[in-house]
Amino acid sequence: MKFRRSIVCLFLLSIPCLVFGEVIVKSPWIAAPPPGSRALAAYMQIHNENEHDHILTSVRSIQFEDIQIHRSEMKDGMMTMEQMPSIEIPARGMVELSSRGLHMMLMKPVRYFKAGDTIELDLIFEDGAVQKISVPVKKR
Ligand SMILES: [Cu+2]
Repeated sequence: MKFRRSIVCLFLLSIPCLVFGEVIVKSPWIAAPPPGSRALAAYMQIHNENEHDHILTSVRSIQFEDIQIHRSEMKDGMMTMEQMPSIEIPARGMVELSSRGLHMMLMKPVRYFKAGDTIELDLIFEDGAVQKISVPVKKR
């Protein structure tokens, strides 16, 4: 899934320039929740082919009331989850969202989702760019 973005950047003399680059989401998937669960986790790779860092500031979906960015961590032998304000994707770099680290937590779904369903997410970046992705729900 590719999309074009434009960024206005200011050089020393405050001359605006337009830079085109790409942020590409690869292999997105959402783990099918156990029955009765009100939270789903989304995993993917976010590649930044731009010369600038980008920051994923929020995620939205009409299918969920609330979506947060979380980080799983092993603490004293227990898996804990911490809410993160954003995800930085370094220039020419990649961030992997996985069950062992960063992920998106999709909460309060409008209906029950199961393997085979598709969920629409809007990824919102620091410059206001929005990337729409369709994510399959799969068995873990
Ligand atoms: Cu979580």
